[in-house]
Amino acid sequence: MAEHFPGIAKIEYEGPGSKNPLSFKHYNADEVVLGKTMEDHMRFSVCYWHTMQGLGQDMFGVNTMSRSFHIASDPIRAAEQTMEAAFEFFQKLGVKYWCFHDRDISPEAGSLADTNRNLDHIVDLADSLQNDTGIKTLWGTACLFVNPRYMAGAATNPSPEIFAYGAAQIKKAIEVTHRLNGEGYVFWGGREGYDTLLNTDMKQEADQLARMLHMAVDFKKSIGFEGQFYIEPKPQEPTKHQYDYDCQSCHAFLLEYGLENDFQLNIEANHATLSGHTFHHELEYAGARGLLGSVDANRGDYLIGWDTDQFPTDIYDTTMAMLTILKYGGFKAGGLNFDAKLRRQSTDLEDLFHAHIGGMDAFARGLKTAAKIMEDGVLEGKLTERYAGWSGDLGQSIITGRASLEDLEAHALESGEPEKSSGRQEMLENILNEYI
Ligand code: XUL
Ligand code: CO
Repeated sequence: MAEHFPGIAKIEYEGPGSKNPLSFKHYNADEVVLGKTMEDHMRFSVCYWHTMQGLGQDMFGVNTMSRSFHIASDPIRAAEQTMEAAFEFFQKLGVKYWCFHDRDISPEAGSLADTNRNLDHIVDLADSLQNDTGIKTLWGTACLFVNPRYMAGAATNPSPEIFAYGAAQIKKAIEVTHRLNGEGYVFWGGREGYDTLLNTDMKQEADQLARMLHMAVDFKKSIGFEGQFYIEPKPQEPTKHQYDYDCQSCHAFLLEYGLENDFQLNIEANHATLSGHTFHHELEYAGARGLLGSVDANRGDYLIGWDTDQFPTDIYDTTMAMLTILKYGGFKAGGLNFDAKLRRQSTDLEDLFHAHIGGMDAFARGLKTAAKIMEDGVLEGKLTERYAGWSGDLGQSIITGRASLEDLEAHALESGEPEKSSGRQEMLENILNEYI
């Protein structure tokens, strides 16, 4: 097999003192933190769409990058070479997982049957590369947003013909994810939303989306696929408004349609900020409801209002994220998938390594810092203290439903003005800074 990343050897852990940019300074796969190796905590994954297929195009300009594994004139040959290059990259980087859309790995042909044949062919190759290397599929998904047929959505399309085509594509994508022993399957509703309410029946579209997801659950069960299903919230882009706006709206949707036991959430950092929340907020919301499934690890730019999909480098963010992930017991089927792309001027193959090394080191520092904070219990103690009243008589009578409004009125009349206590925000921020 030809080497696609020549001159780059396996990336090793060299520790914080190392000046070698092609080494890990903090991510040490086998190092045990809180009773588990770093590798098992993080379950890092590389995404195929940005890392193997992204070439730096933006809405004002064409590709700035070119890759030798794309150039074969036969599209199937190019897809094979890209798959081989992908596994070389995963191995050299030392990640155990990858994620893909059906159409990233294999090109669309003239008919659905031919497209499926192409996909099966490439999935055979991926399957054998997985067997050779021990690298696994974190999750698969269907691309239901690039082809013009999906301009008005797939599940939420006004046409049942397009709904049916989308259903066929989802069925096939679940099948191939199952064949690759994928640990999960993601639904990201890129165009499941609207651009104007003048042409949109929101309730009809929500019913359709729920129907599609119910059919997917039925199908998953019928073929014995045990991977975790996830919805990936995002508020807008490409549509003006997406139905899977944020974790809380996804949760309401799942409850409304009786899907709450079959789905968790795949939380993307940049999608969180686009919805007006922090990444930490979205993780905390999901974690508290048992919905924290997997993470698309990236970041946005606070000065830019779109999905810049940058590699995560902010240690505050990764620390807060890991605090919440650890608090809710860590990943089961999910992991940290780098849904992140190189900047348009980072044109070299080597830049792919720098980008992923930076993301892995940033999360490794986040993990170690969060673990230390948890071991010392410095934040936890403060939280228990703040809510201590709820373990007392009054708190318990309220929370267990024993007290009525009349009871509480009687209590307030008798007790007079209640004491207030400081939230100690600045002190807590100072404590956090001591650990970072
Ligand atoms: C788009 C996005 C997708 C999903 C998978 O913003 O995040 O790539 O992760 O469809
Ligand atoms: Co994503």
